[in-house]
Amino acid sequence: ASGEHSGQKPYVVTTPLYYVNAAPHMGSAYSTIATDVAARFHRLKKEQPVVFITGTDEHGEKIAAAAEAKQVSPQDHCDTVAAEFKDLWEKFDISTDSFVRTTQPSHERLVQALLQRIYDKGDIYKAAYEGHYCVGCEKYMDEEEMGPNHTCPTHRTECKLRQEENYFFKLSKYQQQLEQLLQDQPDFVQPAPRRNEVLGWIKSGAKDFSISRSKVEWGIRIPWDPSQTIYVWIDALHGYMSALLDDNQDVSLHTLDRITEAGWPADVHVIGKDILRFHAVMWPALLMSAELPLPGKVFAHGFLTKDGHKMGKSLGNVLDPNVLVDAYGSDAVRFFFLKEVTFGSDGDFSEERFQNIVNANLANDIGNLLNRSLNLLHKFCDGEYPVDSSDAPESAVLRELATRQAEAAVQAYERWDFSGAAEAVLAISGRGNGYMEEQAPWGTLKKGNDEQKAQGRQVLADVLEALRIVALLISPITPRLALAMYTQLGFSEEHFKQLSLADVAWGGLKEGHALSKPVPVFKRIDQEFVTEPAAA
Ligand code: ME8
Repeated sequence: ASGEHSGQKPYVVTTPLYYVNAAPHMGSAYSTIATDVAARFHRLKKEQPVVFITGTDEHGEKIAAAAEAKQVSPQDHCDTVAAEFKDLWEKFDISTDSFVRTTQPSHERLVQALLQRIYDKGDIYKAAYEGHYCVGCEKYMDEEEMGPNHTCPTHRTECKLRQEENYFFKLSKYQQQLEQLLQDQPDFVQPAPRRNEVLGWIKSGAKDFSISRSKVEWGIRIPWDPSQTIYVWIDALHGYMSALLDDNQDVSLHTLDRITEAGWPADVHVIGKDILRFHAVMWPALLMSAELPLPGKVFAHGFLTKDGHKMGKSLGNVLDPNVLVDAYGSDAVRFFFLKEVTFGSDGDFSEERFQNIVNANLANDIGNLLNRSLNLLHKFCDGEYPVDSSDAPESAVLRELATRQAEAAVQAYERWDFSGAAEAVLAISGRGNGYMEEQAPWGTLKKGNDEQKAQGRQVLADVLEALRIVALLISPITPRLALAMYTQLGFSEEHFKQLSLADVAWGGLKEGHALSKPVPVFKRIDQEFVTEPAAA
């Protein structure tokens, strides 16, 4: 966990805490990559320290069943799969600050302390319950959520009728307050259509819900009644809080009040649209009851399909993120999903389109432009930057355009429009390529008079400065490519790590600065497909 923050409230951003019933799939990688981009962008802003939280959700029936199927203990099973998640995040250059596991002791203590507080307040009661349960979803399903014969539409399995005595949380008591929250904070749930969905749920009646299970062993005990375990969803949501604590920190009711000192509340919970109700209705209501601050925002992204078909283990066309990242590297995969899928909408992966887009944008538009301009710089200027970039008049074609698009990119990142940000960056490299073609500096530098030669040097200088800005602006999405570009432009890794958004301003490259010999910063993809065609 992340510890102290010298008094300043950090910017806290979270991914869902993933179930460890099976290995990570591309859906989980997508949530995590997008959250990583947001975290990296906020670090560039240098306004607040950033705490980026991810982790694993390790209790409940589904996970106990997965362990049993493998004939290992639940804890051993969780240890193995949690390690797979960590390895995958490393491959994808995920810059996590805290990885929380819901089986860690500090988490168990926090959940118990918080529920005890809600219980003492009188917001929890015991009642008999009967309903159809989907183990895959880990929830009781409403009649209208199920298909014929009580089938779960997601898992295509029968939801069995169950009866048990459970503890219930008085969600109904918070209906008004929840409505008020969505009125007062219109961007509490984003994007906007999701907010309307949530408002609809709340207005149609917030029903009390069961927060414990009488027959599930693999879970955290209800503190005042150890014969029951805490419902896995209630358990998991608190992971966002325990991620801020040191694992050996004592969590008593007293320290719960000081959770804000550890950085709570989260500024943004990034989730998939499938788990919106838990995050935008139940979680805020639990926090209201516990009298703790609410998260700033819940951003629900869309779902990925492969070749137009829904992805799911049962359908046999999951996209294995390990296969993709091993074959193509982290930048290519990150870039494709962030640029091609409007954040908040559904999106599709086709390997052919993936290869085409990555080649066109990263290898050609950006990589090749850098390669060509560096080559010319070495040929005609001894690899030294020929002028002060800041001397270019503000109206100079590339300077004007790069300044405008940089602003557009920053604004796009601010509103979580990652594809908009990528498009703005590509507009700069696109204009850079056009400018090179129009000006053809290779001709003037070779055969021109002094004035023409100076003009040719200016063209190279402008293109290279524009590429520096491209590198910085794309760094949240493709951190490796950005570092490789900065290195080629003659900067150290230390320098790169310290960059901030202020460095986006035109004028970074100085006269006499030595640039490296060109080495391709992004290798063109030229290989067979590595994924299976989707099952129809
Ligand atoms: O729901 N496309 O965990 P989970 C895009 N443990 N994103 C997808 C996706 C797809 N096809 N499939 C899954 C849980 N996701 C709970 C969360 S939080 C306190 C507890 C993403 O492993 C999406 O973000 O089933 C979804 O919300 C998340 O994976 C669910 O992962």
